[in-house]
Amino acid sequence: LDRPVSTASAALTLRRGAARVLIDNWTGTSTVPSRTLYPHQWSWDSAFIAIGLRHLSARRAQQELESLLAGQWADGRIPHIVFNPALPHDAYFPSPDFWQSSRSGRTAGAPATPETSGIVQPPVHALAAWLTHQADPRESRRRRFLSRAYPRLAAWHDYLLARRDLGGAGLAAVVHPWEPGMDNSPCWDRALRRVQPAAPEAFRRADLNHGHPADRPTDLDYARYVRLATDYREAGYDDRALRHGFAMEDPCFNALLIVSEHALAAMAHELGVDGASHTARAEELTGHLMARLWDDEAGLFRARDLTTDTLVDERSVTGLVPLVVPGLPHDIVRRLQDTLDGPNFSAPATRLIPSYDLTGHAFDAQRYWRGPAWFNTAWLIHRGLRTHGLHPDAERLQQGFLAEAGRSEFAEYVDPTTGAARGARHFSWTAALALDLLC
Ligand code: 9YW
Repeated sequence: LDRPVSTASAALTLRRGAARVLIDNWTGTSTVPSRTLYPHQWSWDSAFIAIGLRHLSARRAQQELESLLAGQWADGRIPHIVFNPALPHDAYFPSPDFWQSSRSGRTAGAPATPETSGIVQPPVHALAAWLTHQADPRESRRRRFLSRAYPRLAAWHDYLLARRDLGGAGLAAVVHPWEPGMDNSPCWDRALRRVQPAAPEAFRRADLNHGHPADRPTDLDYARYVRLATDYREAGYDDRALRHGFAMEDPCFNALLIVSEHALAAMAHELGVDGASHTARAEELTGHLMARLWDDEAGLFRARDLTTDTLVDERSVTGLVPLVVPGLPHDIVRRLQDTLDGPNFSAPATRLIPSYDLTGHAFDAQRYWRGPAWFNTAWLIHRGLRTHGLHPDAERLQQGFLAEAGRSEFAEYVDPTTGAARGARHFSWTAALALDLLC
């Protein structure tokens, strides 16, 4: 797969390889992100997976999203993990024994089954549902896919804006570093220093059975993740009962909420109901995103730490993902394009986008969200470049994406400066999004 993917036979090989990953990782009702490292169902993974799966089987893509929605809580939250009851509890940490959703989450509306985590991930689901519908509208209508999914997705967004607007300024906040989906990003370092780590004997990691320690978060990171999740659980996962020890307005999270509100408007239109409130909400959120998180001097969006009410002084890919928002003003689009092409994020060897500033003090080319290039963020930025008519840039990114996805055997992430594969291989969203770019 070292040949340019522009040749028809290389594209066919890549397409077949990607389809094979998705078939192998399908459990019968949903897709695991990785057979080894992540053996349950993850929230934003399933959304990205559906976006690729729809090209193989629109019905399977619908089921992917439906099985995730089966884990939705009565308060509207979509949990970040839906556990497979057939697996032993030590298959992944934190396990259902840790989250105890069906017991500790009762007041907040956790279902009796399935067991789930109690935190969330970025809301890319409505976009995924809309794209899945569009792949085969007839099959979608026959299964009443949208009429079943739409009210649940609307309730999910309502949860985020009613219960998670912790800054009171109209954006949704994340309350754990697992929630923005970029666990150990340097963006969270300073805030995490305020968190008392859990005792080492309070937990046992399972990720190191499959992942290399140099590619993964550290034990100290985990001790703090465990502390925050334990506090949330002890408060019954009630956002009104707990003063969260970690609260951030994350650019990627809110940008995806905006894009997904636009998708809800499209769904409402298709279903013959009034979707004006979704469009209005998307526009309001776009205004808040710019007012609260845009840093004109740096030329990218920043996370806001709600404990100190300050912008986090780190450059991360999360600050570039808002390019995917359709209503962004032209001058912000141009600044983001410059930042993508500049010394902090341009990696000519792979043409991919590092998760963190290449020149930053905390850059680490192989450790998870502290430098490696990920394929989901590349796909989102690719979509953003196309949305704003920046087609040559989009084409370049697409070529880099496909070449590195193939070369790395659909790795979870790669070293942006060399393309060396890191993390899991045969990773589902890498395969799914490659498939989407090929179709
Ligand atoms: C973990 C499953 C998840 C992704 C996240 C990623 C990682 C879980 O894996 O978190 O064990 O740390 O950071 O974005 O959804 O692929």
